[in-house]
Amino acid sequence: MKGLLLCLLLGNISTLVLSQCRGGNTVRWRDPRGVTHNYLFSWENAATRGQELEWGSAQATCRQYCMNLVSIETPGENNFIKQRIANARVRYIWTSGRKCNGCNLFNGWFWSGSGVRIGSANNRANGDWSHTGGAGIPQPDNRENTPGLAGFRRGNEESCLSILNNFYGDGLKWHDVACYHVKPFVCEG
Ligand SMILES: [Ca+2]
Repeated sequence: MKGLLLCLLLGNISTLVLSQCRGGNTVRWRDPRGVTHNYLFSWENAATRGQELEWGSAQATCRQYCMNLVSIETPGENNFIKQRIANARVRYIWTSGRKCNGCNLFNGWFWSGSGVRIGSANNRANGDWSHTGGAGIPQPDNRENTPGLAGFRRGNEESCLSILNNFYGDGLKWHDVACYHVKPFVCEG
């Protein structure tokens, strides 16, 4: 009986791996290229509703569902995510966007979920960065780690990409934020 059980287990190893993913309330969306994406919005999923987590904990939670924090690669996907945030009146979310400083390969922003670079933040056409923030200057501004800027707190590099919902009267826009802040989150997988 034990041997049979072992055979069944080995024969179903792929099922076992899959079954290690937590099941959640996911949403499907098809982009204009015909690619289907699956998302988990933390406020729409019973187990994560009401949770606000630091960036690292949010990513770890997405991994439990075999997903990563969301990577936004088209204007259509950006609009879909922002509409969902607006509909639920969520104040802000974490995405998978990260800043790579002093990395071997490059300096700059990229989607850690997909490995795709975001492009120079100096070019406003790259992404959906806000024109303003806590210091009244365009994002990304690394405000918490820039002496002289309002809200400066030494050592808190703003290395994570959040979508804020009209926090500075700027609509739903991308902001660089220090990763220790706690927020709801969107997973993609
Ligand atoms: Ca900022």
